[in-house]
Amino acid sequence: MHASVAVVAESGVNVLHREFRTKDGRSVQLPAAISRSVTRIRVPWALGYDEQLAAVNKTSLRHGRAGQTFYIEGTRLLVHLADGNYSDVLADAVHGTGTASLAGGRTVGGAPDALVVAVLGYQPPSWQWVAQQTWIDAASDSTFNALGLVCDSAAAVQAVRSSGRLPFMAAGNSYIDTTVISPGASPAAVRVGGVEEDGASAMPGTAKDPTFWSGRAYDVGGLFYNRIASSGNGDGYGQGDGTSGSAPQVAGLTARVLQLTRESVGDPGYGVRRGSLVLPAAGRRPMAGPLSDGVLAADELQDAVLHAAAPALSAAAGRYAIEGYGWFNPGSATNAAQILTGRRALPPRLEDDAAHTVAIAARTAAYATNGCGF
Ligand SMILES: [Ca+2]
Repeated sequence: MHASVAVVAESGVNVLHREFRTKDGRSVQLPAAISRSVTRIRVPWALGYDEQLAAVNKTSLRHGRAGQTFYIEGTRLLVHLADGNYSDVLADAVHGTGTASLAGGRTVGGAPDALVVAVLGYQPPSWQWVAQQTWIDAASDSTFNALGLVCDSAAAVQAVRSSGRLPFMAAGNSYIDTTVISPGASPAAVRVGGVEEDGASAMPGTAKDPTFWSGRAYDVGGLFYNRIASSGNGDGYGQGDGTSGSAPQVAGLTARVLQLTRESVGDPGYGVRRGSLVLPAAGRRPMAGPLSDGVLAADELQDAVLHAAAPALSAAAGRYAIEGYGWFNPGSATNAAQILTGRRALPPRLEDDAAHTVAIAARTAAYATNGCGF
């Protein structure tokens, strides 16, 4: 296991779904920082799904406490209760199962081999916890704060970024503008919008879906329509749409970028270590590229991800305002890993870079106007 990805799941999770199980059915070795404090949940995997669920329902999963972290044996899944608003890990599990599966599900996830962490809770406690867990490579959030620009939430997201990781935020769908509410407006975050399968931006008025769209300004796109693990149908699958799925997908793909990069330079670990998400083994440091100095900075990772995104087919002057750098897909992840190890040059995206700089400045100014101290 060489990568990890977290989603702020804001609902329960179908923890038994096959998407979260290890390939060999064995439990994984957890990060030392957390392994002793987790509550381990044993699952009678030999039984059928319904019998397993019935057995697990009797455990503490239904009566969790704030600050508690569960590990489901035989899976790659951790569930953390970030605040007192959630106590039942299994309840109302549609949104949480969908987002967690798109981040790290075995067949539908961006990082199919990663340790997956579902964080149940509101901001800012959810992001404050992620900021402390430096073994988490990348994290996404598909919630919003109805109170608007909240300084504490943005500060927690900033702390994740300052520690070297990228926080990914759903850009919101047609009915929510997360440019004006936390934490999606944070200048430290990478905002993820929705892209249709042909790579075109899911814009208002498209014939495919005139109702749901992601016309809000964003930095990069993930797929808008997705196959997801279902919550109430055993090991079944469902369909999800919205940027709630796009954000964990891009976070998962970013964890995959890190995994590919680590494999390339002989790094057996994951998370931030000695101030870097990737630590090349002795004699394996690339001669060129962002890792040639031996340290991967969050800005370097962001540059690789954004510049590796595929520009939408509708490319035109000024398109950044709608679709950002474009679609970050599995092929983009492979290219981004090659950029990090100096095997591929960073593609020039001068026009997008200029527009992105303006967008970040506007987000920074919005928080300053609101009295936040950064
Ligand atoms: Ca560097």
